[in-house]
Amino acid sequence: MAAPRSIVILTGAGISAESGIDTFRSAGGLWEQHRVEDVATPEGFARNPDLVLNFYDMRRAALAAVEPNPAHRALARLEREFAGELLLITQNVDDLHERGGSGQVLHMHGELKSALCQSCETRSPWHGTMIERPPCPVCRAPTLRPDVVWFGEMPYQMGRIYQALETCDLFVSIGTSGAVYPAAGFVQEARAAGSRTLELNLEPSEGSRMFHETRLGPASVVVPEWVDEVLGS
Ligand code: BV8
Repeated sequence: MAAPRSIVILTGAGISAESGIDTFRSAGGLWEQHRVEDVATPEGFARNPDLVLNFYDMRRAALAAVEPNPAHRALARLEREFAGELLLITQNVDDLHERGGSGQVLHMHGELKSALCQSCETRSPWHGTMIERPPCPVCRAPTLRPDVVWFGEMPYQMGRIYQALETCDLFVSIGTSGAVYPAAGFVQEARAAGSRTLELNLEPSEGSRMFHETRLGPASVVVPEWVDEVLGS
């Protein structure tokens, strides 16, 4: 197989599982503890903002207790040493890719450590809580919300993502169940544009049959192995 020139990587909750962050659909996962409609939709936020702000305050605070794992660090090494084009897209709102050493990370579903003001629509780095309705750092209005993409909302940077999927020659999906769109449709977009497609996951995902190749195993093992292969060492 010719060495790839341009790689697009999509990661999901599975890459952070071994760092101790709950995935969504696993037993005891986030969506078992909370109803999606209540905590991850604009309607849920309007209905009960305290429940939603507290949900994200807790997840933001929990980041202090976790560390990146070998999968995050391997992708940071790929960014440093790969001579071709690389776009790392994540569905995750945690900061473990950056803390693992990745400089260029496209958070298509937003970030826990960012606040979005509903008055002036600016985004500000945010490390504390929002339940006490702190003022927006820019306009001072007490109208901050978590800077995450909820169900029914448009993911971020979709134009840039589709353009990269059009031109890449290798699409790699890591630690995602392929249950949430438009992310779950990226493999089809890439394949239709002639790209080779590879899945690295603990178990087959809902979209496994659409990949040219699937390698099963924990991300902390299969991702460093794959990066060694691409970099030839
Ligand atoms: C939109 C942020 C309009 C908040 C999230 C088409 C068909 C059907 C439905 C739709 C459709 N198009 C749109 C929809 C509606 C909806 C949707 O997809 N619904 C689903 C449920 C059917 N989509 C939307 O509303 C999206 N917006 O469509 O806007 C539009 C249309 C077209 C183009 C543009 C816009 C917005 C969706 C975003 C919602 N926000 N997160 C927060 O985090 O709280 S989604 C959230 O859930 C995550 O970000 C992620 O995307 C998803 C969870 O999935 P995964 O990350 O894959 O996690 P999961 O637990 O499911 O799986 C983990 C996997 O890891 C498993 O496979 C497991 O085996 C593996 N694993 C576990 N441990 C390991 C491992 N792998 C390796 N190693 C391990 N150790």
